[in-house]
Amino acid sequence: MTSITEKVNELSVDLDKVNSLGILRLLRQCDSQIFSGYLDYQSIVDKEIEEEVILLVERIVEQLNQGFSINVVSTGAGTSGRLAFFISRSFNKILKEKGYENQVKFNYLIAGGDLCLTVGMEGAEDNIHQAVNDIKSQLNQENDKEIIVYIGITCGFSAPYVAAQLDFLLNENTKENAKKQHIISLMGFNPIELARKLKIEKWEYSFNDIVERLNKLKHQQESKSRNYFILNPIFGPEPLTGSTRMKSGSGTKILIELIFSLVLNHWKSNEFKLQLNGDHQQHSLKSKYYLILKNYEQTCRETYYNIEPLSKVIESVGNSLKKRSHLYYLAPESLGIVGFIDASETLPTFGARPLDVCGFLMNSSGEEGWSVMNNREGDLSSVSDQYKISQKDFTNRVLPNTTQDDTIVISIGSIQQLNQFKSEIVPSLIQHIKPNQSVNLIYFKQDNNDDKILDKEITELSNSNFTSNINFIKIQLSNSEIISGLPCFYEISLKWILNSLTTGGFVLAGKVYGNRMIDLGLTNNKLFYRSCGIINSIMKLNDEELARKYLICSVYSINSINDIPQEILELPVYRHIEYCEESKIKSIVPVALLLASGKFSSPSLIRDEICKQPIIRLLLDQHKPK
Ligand code: S6P
Repeated sequence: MTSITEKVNELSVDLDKVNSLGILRLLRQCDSQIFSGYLDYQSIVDKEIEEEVILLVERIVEQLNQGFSINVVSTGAGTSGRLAFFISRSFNKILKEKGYENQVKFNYLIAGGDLCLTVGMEGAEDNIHQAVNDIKSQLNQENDKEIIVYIGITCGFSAPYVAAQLDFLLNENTKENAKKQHIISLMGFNPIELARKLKIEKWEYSFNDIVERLNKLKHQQESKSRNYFILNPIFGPEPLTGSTRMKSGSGTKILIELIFSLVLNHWKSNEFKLQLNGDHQQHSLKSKYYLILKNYEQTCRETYYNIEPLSKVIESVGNSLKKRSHLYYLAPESLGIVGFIDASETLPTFGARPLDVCGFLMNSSGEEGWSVMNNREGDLSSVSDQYKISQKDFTNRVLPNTTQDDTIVISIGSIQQLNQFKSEIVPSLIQHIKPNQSVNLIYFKQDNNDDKILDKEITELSNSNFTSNINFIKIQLSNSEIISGLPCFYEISLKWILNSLTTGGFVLAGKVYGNRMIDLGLTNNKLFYRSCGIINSIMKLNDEELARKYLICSVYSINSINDIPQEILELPVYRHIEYCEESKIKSIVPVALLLASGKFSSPSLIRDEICKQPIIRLLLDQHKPK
């Protein structure tokens, strides 16, 4: 049975048939399932999940109160690892400000290391060896009073990277001479029974085996002193099938911020006050749980109140991508990080070229580029242009070379950031942007006095001659911060917006068929099988094995499924992936799809055709079975 995160969402099957406004309306409906739930599965607002979260919160606080210090290790592959980084960075900041960094620290692990923070490289997800080394690096054997609170994030309940770490930690906890007990939790958005059952290559277990083991341990312990947790609200299938960066990514952010805001608030309520809209007299953890969710849900609704102006930006992104031009993001602090998390995901999802969508960070408090990131491996800008993420790179390298077909999206969330935009960015924009170029300033605001000044300043700026090219988009939200210093609501709102720009833009550029990706990278085991599923369903083959053969023909440039040598047919999946990586072959799924149409005699002919018509959707429309 297909897992929920890999299923087609009925609501968005016409994603490629509607205009930019329609795309936003479909995304709005799909995102609302984060809160309203999907079919009769347990949602984030149901008792099962609420109780599991509250037990976890209470367990962590109890350990803190008993004098343990905790190392919260959030970990995952791809978007899940990036969000682990993002959230750890935010919480460390506020803990440091309040002087609690010795009692609670946050660490992140991402498959493939920091190189994957800004660039999508999906292969690392299957690396068991790396996974174990990474988690070992987090154990503090010297200190019996430091425990790990492990948050293994795998939206699809499938990443070998997380499975291997869970296995390692479960072994640590169940060792006969274990000196301490780590708190181990798994986060993902499928029912347990839909965890991936395929045996993980080069390993002895499937993901499902590990979940079952965790689940068994969970049920063996008294709930109050339990060390094992499974956090799996169902958010429903993704609007773009399998694209877990979207709803599942948003859900990950919401759930982790919810858990640790409650932890900090429950532990030191005077230091970490909740800044929520709603009834502040409510004191139970349960009422706070629902109040936080209510604030996120409201943010989701308020974000989508702006679909009219945002639809224009999607159109312009679609045009930029069709013309093989670019989409550039620039923003300060965490809003900037939201930008390049979104940008990085366009490679594996849409087969984008590395610099099609790029994110940049505005300077902040005298820091620039990678110093703002606070990542473990430091400045990576010398690796390649993809890693040049500073404001200076944007103003000195990107802007002078920008063309009128490039779309620029700048986001800010305070009056200080507006002033910085005016003094440091506007002069370069005036010098370099072209007439009719799409330059957009998204600004977040609340309805308070400070923000009234922001509104006034923006109106003045938008009336000036210099900025007549800039399109100002106001996103008015009821709330910005969950705890002072954590602008979670602005961040998630921007995530929803940017996800819609890239998904919508690539849909308009012909990279999506129905609501399925058709030019994804073949870089890991999950994506290999997803590709087979896509070929099977779009070409109506009704035969998964046949779809696999077309995929193999595309990978090795073999003309017919009958010509595939037996030794290639029998290769394990990881060997096909290695081959794709070494040969740097492109358009693998599009070629397989068109080969399956029976209308082309060879992959090389199809590649010629794709050079003439790079909009795969149009090619497919001509050649797909009726
Ligand atoms: C998904 C994104 C991928 C996933 C990664 C981990 O849109 O492109 O990078 O995040 O494959 O998936 P999961 O299910 O383990 O969180």
